[in-house]
Amino acid sequence: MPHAPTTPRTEARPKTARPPLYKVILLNDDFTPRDFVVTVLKAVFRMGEGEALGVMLAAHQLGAAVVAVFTREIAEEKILRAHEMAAAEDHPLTFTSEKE
Ligand code: TYC
Repeated sequence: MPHAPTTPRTEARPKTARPPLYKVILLNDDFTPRDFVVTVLKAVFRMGEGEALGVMLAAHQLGAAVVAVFTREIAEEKILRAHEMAAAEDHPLTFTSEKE
């Protein structure tokens, strides 16, 4: 009797646990000063001046821009910090996150 196909006991490519990742997205608005957006991107997302300027301008021109990708916990923490900075200066600056 033919024997059933077997599966190897060890995987050639063992699965590594990878947490789901979330994009943090910067939304444009008509009120937050450009300089303030750059300041927040540098402070919270550890961007350099040039990268922060580029992301701010992309959101300004296109309506939204991806800032970076994090685990859910880190994404939420960074969005909270950014929103706290904005609220302290009465700016409506908004970030959202989206599962990749
Ligand atoms: N649109 C704002 C202005 O003209 C600047 C801005 C850019 C605000 C990007 C938010 O995500 C943003 N002052």
